[in-house]
Amino acid sequence: MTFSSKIQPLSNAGLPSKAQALRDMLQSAELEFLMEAHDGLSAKIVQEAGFKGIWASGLSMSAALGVRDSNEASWTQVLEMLEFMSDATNIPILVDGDTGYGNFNNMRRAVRKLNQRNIAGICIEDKLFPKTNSFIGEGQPLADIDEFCGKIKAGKDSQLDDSFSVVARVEALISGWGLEEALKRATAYHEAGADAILIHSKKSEPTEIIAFLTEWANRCPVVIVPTTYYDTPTDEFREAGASVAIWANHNLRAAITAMREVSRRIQREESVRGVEAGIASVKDVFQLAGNDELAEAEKRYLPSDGDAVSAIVLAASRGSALGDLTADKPKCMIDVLGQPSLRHLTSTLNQGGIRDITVIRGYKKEVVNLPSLNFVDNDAYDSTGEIASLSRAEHKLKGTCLVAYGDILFRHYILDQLMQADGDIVLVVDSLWQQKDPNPASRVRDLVECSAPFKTSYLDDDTVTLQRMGPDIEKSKINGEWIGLAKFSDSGCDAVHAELAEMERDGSLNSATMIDLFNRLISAGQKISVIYVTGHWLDIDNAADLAEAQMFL
Ligand code: SPV
Ligand code: MG
Repeated sequence: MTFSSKIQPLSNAGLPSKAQALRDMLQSAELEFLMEAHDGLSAKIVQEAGFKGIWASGLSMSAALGVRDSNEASWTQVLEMLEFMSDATNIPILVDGDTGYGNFNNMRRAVRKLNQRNIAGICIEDKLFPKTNSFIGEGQPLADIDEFCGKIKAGKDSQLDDSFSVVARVEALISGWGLEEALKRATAYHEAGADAILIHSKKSEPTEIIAFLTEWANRCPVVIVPTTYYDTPTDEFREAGASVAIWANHNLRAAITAMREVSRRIQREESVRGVEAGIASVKDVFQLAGNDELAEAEKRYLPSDGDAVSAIVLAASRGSALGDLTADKPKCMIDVLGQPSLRHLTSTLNQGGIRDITVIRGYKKEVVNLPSLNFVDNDAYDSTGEIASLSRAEHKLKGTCLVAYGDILFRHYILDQLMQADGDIVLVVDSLWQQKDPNPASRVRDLVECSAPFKTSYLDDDTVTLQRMGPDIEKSKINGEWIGLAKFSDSGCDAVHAELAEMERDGSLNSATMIDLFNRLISAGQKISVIYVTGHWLDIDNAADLAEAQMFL
């Protein structure tokens, strides 16, 4: 079985069942090893180290929860921990099920729940509930043999997976009853259906364990826990015929030592500097948590950046008509109700889900320093026009991209309408242009002539297209005013790139305006769609506009 700690398998589909993998370990002719884990993280580390299976230690799980190994954690709390451990790994887990959490009936329910969480097996010990850890005190009372056999049978009858294992733990040696009692109990438990016997000892020498193994003569697999007889060479267990050795609590104890050392040092030094080199990096934590897999999944399931809409805001000009107000800042930074007008504009864009906003700065660029925006500069702002500015951000003209003048404010619904509109290039046009200023010649304005005037109701296939834009359109032909907001699809952006290249070639790029760009695109055969709005926007060109902007907000 192979495992990458980077990518978590979402299921064990295609792999042998965990229960079967544990059964194979128990029945293998080789000595196999289970390593202790007590939570999802330690389970991953056990797997990462190359162990074929995990011992979910009752002592360690209790200690990790800060409670005693005396059934203080409820069995469902243990189940919760096991679920994390099982989900985090694809090697089998043998659970230390203490005494089975009650009588045969509790055992039945526990086995079913463990099966549902893909736990490979349970080990129950022949003591009384609430249990006490085997290394505490002397002469702990043992369970009645028949009662314990009933519990084993109940567990086997309840397993949902045929390969699930019930391991019967004999505590006769721990309680001082000796080899004969241990063998009697092991025999009874084996006959009751246990898939293996765990024989436990608290001696520092393995003598009684080796004696048991010899007498038992491999009647069924035997599991040992060399915690106190740790000095014994592992080959001795191999030679004596043990099936599985459990390293029962060493991750927990290692963690206690490491955490203690680090906590004490940081406390003493009032700094984390000294410990940094000796502890796992945050990157390591992310790797163990499987963050790489999440990043892959995000690519698969979240809308890609390719679908995200970006915006370019043209904000290089001073706005001389605003006089002294723009002496020390460009007009996009003039305060409107406590915030620069540019902030109002970008907030509206943000509300529409647009986060990637590039502002083209020029005049007093250092003042244009709002957070969360990208900036591109047109340092030749006073001798060039809008297209020269736009060309500075040509690399951002891709995917779906909005282009907006930096001095406009508009209601949120206008952005929604624009986002929903079809077309490679779509302009927002205000049909009520005359309400703003009935005299088309009073100032330079982006007036438009369209294929059809504004109507209050449209059929689905009524697409209005731009015919021409400019300040000099004959009054009877004016259908509205472009509000300074346009949307380009990826191929709309390509058309703009081609036109900018053409302007570069013919020398008009530096002086060209957005009006020139749209008119040239139309001449080149590009369809430009129009959506009409009826007011609900403004641009800030002069002091009167500024006053209106306060009202507008
Ligand atoms: C455990 O790990 O919780 C065990 C083994 O049951 S021992 O602590 O040795 O009893
Ligand atoms: Mg235990």
